[in-house]
Parts: sequence; structure tokens; C-alpha cells
Amino acid sequence: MNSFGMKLKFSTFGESHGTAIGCLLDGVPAGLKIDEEFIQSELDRRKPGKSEFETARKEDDKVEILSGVFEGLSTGTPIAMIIYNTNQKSKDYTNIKDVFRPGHADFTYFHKYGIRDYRGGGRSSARETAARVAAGAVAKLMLAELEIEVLSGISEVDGIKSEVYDYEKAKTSIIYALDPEKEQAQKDAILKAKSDHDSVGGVSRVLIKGAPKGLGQPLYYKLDGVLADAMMGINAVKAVEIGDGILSASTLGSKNNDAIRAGGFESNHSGGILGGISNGEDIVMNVYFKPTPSIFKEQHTVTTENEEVDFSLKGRHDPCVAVRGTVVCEAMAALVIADMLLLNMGSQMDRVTKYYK
Ligand code: FMN
Repeated sequence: MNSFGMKLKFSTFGESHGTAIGCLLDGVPAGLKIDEEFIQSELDRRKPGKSEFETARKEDDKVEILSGVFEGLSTGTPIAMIIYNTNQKSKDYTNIKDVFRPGHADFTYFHKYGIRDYRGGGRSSARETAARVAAGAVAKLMLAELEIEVLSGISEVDGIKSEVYDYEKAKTSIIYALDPEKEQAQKDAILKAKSDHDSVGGVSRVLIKGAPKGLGQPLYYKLDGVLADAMMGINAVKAVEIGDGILSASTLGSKNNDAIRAGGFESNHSGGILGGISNGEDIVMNVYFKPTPSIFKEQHTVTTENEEVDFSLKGRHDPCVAVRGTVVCEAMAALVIADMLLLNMGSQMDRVTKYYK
């Protein structure tokens, strides 16, 4: 499947070393001010080659809007966006033409489709996530009109955990670090792995502020379920927690429950979601990224003919995919919330009456 969402639906196309990647976003209400500079700035946050903490591949990731926008406003018709690939070095991948990179999707894509697009991983490459960021930027513009904000940052690298979550600080950090006190150690861990020809994992913490109560479609399109699906669908994501997540399983009900007062909840262990529906509190998620599979140490693998070989990879790869991945988490979260807002509009008769009468 290459599409996601119900009322706000997007599809992406393209592969790492093809001509272009892009998305088709359907369901954006007419009259939304489309700020192209903002969309580009979101792509710039994700684009590779900005620092030594990322792959040295340089892509401009210039986005072009092909349809669905007239005189700066959405027209209610599908918004198509395209990003041309400009920095493919397919020959970097000739040494893995017939071998599978351990940890990558090369093995499973080959066994599923019987075709080997070895150039940068083809469609399984996270290059595709640039298209999600473009779609997510439009969703963010929609959310901004309702004063809903999606923020994120890196809360952990190689087991070095943040103790504070400063989302404003994360905006200015080259690795989007949430804790200024931990940033240097986290950077050092990335550079150490890189110089060892290895890679490290990390965690993105996502915060959705200002979401109203009532978002989420029980039982089978629950807000937490769809957010988890959206996050797990991002390359290299191995786990997602909503609120206290895994910790909730080892605590008492009396500690885990968020007591309710007239002015709201006294705590937010639930991460802003109860019964699959937003409760008006901040929505909080931890998204766990594994270490980048493409590393330069010698590894055991097999060829497409199932012959065992030892090989060392060449090319340019992110030493910690969580860093750029956090921008993708924001985009996917924004798309889910925008979809849920549109879906929720018909949930009570008086809203329907108010609209039509
Ligand atoms: N994997 C690599 O091997 N090299 C990379 O440079 C790389 N960059 C990535 C950048 C981002 C923003 C993200 C989110 C992931 C990146 N990945 C990279 C991860 C792979 O795409 C991913 O691990 C692979 O498709 C296998 O899928 P899985 O890890 O979800 O099982």
C-alpha cells in the first residue's frame, strides 16, 4: 500500500534513484492558505547533508506544487507535489548489486517482488519520507488555523536519555536534541559510531499541543492505533509508546490513572488519549528508531543466489536515522490529526444540523 488516511488521504510515489519522488494529497478543504515557503522549510529540516551527524548525500529537496492550489489557496482538489532527485550516485551501490545488506529491506523486498532495485534501496529507501514531509507540512498548515501544533525532538541517542524536554531548544539544535545538557554526549555518541564505521539508534519524542477532545474513531480507527501505525510505518521505527507506554504495565492503577478535576486532568500518564479518543491534554509519543542498517564494518550476508559472502559496504549513510526521522514523525502525526479532525466533524447530530440548517 502506498496510501494513508481516510478523509485526508495521501499517496506517495517514487524511489531513491528514480527521476523524482512525490505525493498526492486528497481531501484538503478548499480555502486553506498554502504557504509554499513553509512547506519548503519543513523539507529543509529533513533533507540530508546538513551536518556531520547526517549522511553526506546532498539533496536540495526542492518541492514543486503541481496541482490543487490557485492564487495561494487550496482549491479542494488533489494537491500534487513533486521533488526531483538530483544527487543519485547509483554506482555507490554496485558493490551491493547482488548482496543483501543485513538490517535493510533489500532481502524482504527481493523475496516479495522478485526484483532487485539495488540503487539506494529503491522504494524501501527513506528518501520516500521527503514526500511524507511535504504532505505533512500541508497538514500542519491546516492544524495551525486551529492552533494545534506538532513538535518533536530527540530524547535519546545510544541510550543517553534526555531529562528535560525543551521543544523550543530542539528547533535550534543540529540533532534536534531536547535536552541541552545531554546534547553534547548524544552528538559524541553519533560521531563515535560514525568513526567506528557503525551506527546508533535513538528516540524521537513527539508532542501534539492543542488537539481538541474527541479525535479518534473507535473501535478500529482509534487515535492511538492510527498514530502507532503512522509511526511504525516510518523506516527504521521499531516501537511506539503513547504516554507512559511500556511503563504503564509495571505500575499501579492508582499511580497510572490521571485524576480529573473541573479544570482538567491532574497528570498525563495516558498521553492525551483514552479509549482511542483524545481527551484534550497534550498528546505525547515516544518513537524508537533502530540504528541505521547500512554500516561500513564487514558483515556476513548472502547473495541473491543464496551464496554466503562477507562484504563491506561503500556509500553515504546516516549514522543515526532518528535525527532526520524525527521530522518525519511530526509530518505523519500532523497528517493523522488533520484526518481525525475531518472525520470527527460528523460525530454529533447538532454539529451536522448547525452546518446544514
Ligand atoms: N538506512 C540506511 O541503511 N541508510 C541510510 O542512510 C538511512 N537513512 C534513513 C533516513 C531516515 C530519515 C529514516 C527514517 C530512515 C533511514 N534509513 C537508512 C533506514 C532504512 O530506510 C530502513 O531501516 C530500511 O528501509 C529497513 O526498514 P526497517 O528498518 O523499517 O525494517
